[in-house]
Amino acid sequence: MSGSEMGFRPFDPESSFFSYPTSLHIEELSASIVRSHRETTQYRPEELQALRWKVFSREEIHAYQSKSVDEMWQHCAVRLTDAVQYVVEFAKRIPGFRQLCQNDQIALLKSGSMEVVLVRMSRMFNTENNTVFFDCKFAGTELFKSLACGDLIAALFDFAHNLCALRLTEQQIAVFTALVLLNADRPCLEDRERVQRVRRDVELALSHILHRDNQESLLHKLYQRVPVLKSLCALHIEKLRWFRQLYPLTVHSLFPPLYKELFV
Ligand code: CLR
Repeated sequence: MSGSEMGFRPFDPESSFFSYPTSLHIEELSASIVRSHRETTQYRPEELQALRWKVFSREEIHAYQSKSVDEMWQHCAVRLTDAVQYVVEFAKRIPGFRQLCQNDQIALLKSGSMEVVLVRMSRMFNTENNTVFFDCKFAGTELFKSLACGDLIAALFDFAHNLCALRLTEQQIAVFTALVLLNADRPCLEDRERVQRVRRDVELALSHILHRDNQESLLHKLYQRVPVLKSLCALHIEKLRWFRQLYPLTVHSLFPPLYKELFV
C-alpha cells in the first residue's frame, strides 16, 4: 500500500524537485497538517488570548499545594492524558501516518506524543508572568509544588518559555509537531524507511512554510530543541518511576490506562 491512496504522492528527489506537481504536493501537505493541528488543539489562539487574564487566586493555589502527592500526581496524569489523546488524533490526521503499519504508529506515539504535548504547551504559555493554562486558568510553577518534582516543573516551564520566545505561528507549530512525531530513529520501528519517506515530505513542508514566512533561520533553532524535548521526556519518566515506587497502587488503579500504556 502506498500513500497515494490518500492523494499523497511519495516525494521522489530524483524526478522533479522543482516541478509544479511536487511543490503543489508540498503545499497541500502543509495545508493538510495545519488543518489537522487546528482540528485537534483543545483551544484556539483567540480563545487563549481572551483567557490570559484568568489566573489562580492565592487561595486556589493554596488548595492545589495542600493536595497530597498522589492526589496531585493523579490529577496531572489525567490532564496530561487528555492532552495526549488530542495528539493521537492529530497524528492520525497527518497524511501518510495511518498508512504506516500499526506497530509503527504505536511506536511513534509512544515515544513522541509527550514531546508534542510539550511543544503544544508553549501555545498555552504566558511569558509575561510565566504561567501555563491548566484547569481553565493560568498557573505558575508554585501551583505544582505538591508533585514534589520541582526540577521537572522548572525545566518544563523553561522549555515552554524559550519556545514561546521564537513566536512561532500556528502553521509553524503544526508542521514542527508533525516532524517531532515522524522520527525514524525511534525504538521498535519495523519499517524505518517508510517513516523516513513520510518524514522527508514533512521536512520539505517545514522548509517551505519557513521560506514563505521569510523565517528560514528558525529551522536551525527548531532542530536545536529536539534533544531538549527528549531529555525532558526522560526526566518525566524518571519522576514517574520514583512516584510509582512510593505509590504503586495509585499508578496501578487510578492512573488513566493510556497514561500507563505510554509511560509506565
Ligand atoms: C499542554 C498543551 C496541551 C494542553 C495541556 C494539558 C495538560 C497540561 C499541559 C498542556 C502542559 C503541562 C501540564 C499539563 C498538566 C500537568 C502538566 C501543565 C497545557 C504539569 C507541567 C505537571 C506535570 C506533572 C507530571 C509529573 C505528571 O494542548
